[in-house]
Amino acid sequence: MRHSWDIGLKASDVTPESVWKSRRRFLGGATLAPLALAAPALAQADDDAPTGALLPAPRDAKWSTDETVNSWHDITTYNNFYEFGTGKSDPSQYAGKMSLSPWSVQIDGAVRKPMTLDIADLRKLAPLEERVYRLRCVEAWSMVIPWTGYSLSHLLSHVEPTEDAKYVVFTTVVQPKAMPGVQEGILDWPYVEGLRMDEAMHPLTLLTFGLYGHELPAQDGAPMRVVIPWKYGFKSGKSLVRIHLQKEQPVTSWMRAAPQEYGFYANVNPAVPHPRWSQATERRIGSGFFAARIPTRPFNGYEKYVAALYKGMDLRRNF
Ligand SMILES: Nc1nc2c(c(=O)[nH]1)N[C@H]1C(S)=C(S)[C@@H](COP(=O)(O)O)O[C@H]1N2
Ligand SMILES: [Mo]
Repeated sequence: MRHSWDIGLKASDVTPESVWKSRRRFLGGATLAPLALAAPALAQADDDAPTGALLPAPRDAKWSTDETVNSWHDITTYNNFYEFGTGKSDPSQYAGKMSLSPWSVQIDGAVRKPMTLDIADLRKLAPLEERVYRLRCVEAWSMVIPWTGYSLSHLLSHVEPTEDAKYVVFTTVVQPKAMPGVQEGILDWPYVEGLRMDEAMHPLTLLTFGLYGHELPAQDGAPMRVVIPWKYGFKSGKSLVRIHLQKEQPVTSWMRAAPQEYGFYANVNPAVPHPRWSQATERRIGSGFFAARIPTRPFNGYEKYVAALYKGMDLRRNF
């Protein structure tokens, strides 16, 4: 299906609310467009308005792609959040039941200043920026998403890592009553992900609080998640309650579930197929049923910024 946002709108158009409103005006005045297109575009516009509290932030051009962004509708109804079930629409259907307040995050382990911070204080720890990132799922689909947050490095520096801090472990909230997927098993809960310290400190690694200039909807990982754009989407853990620094490489949820299929690094790599499917191309969500698949790029197109982190490593073995 073609969405209103696909009509030549580029990420450079994306700033919160003001542009959203002018877009609606543009769509409202779309009588010049072919009638067949104008009608669905208008229908789309109405259920495609961002919702939730505003969280405006200036866009960071350096780290943003200018590819066409996906619609709010795509980004908030086609999700992976297995705590709520394995279907793409399960998170948007069920995540609203998750309790989001109060919310605090424990930051501890190999740090000089362990602390537990309230979500409001976390949001204020560094200036928020909008970053338009590609997200490439290991299932070979992708989206372009305008996130709001700041580099995780700000928070990590704040707690003063010790020499033992070699890895960062992210832990997701578990609320069994609100989470049908947790009741069913599926994975070992809580959902655990991790990064090597230099990956976690890379400026591209985004501590994320918002989407489209609004607070994150529950299904996208409210109230705070991490986004690592050069890695497969499963590395980007949602709804975090703990960030733990440690000496040993952690065993993540997906490594535990299927170690031959999911490695610790999970860098996007078109040259290394998943054991059950190719990673050479991807389907861009929202680009239409007949749209051609697009080639997947090494490190999801962020190669020049991150390839140096893996110098000398065999990326076939360290998949
Ligand atoms: N806690 C948790 N985080 C998660 C997941 C999950 O199932 N549980 N799925 C991951 C996967 S596979 C992807 S592709 C991205 C999807 O993020 P999005 O739904 O906001 O696009 O979230 C990641 N973070
Ligand atoms: Mo994914």
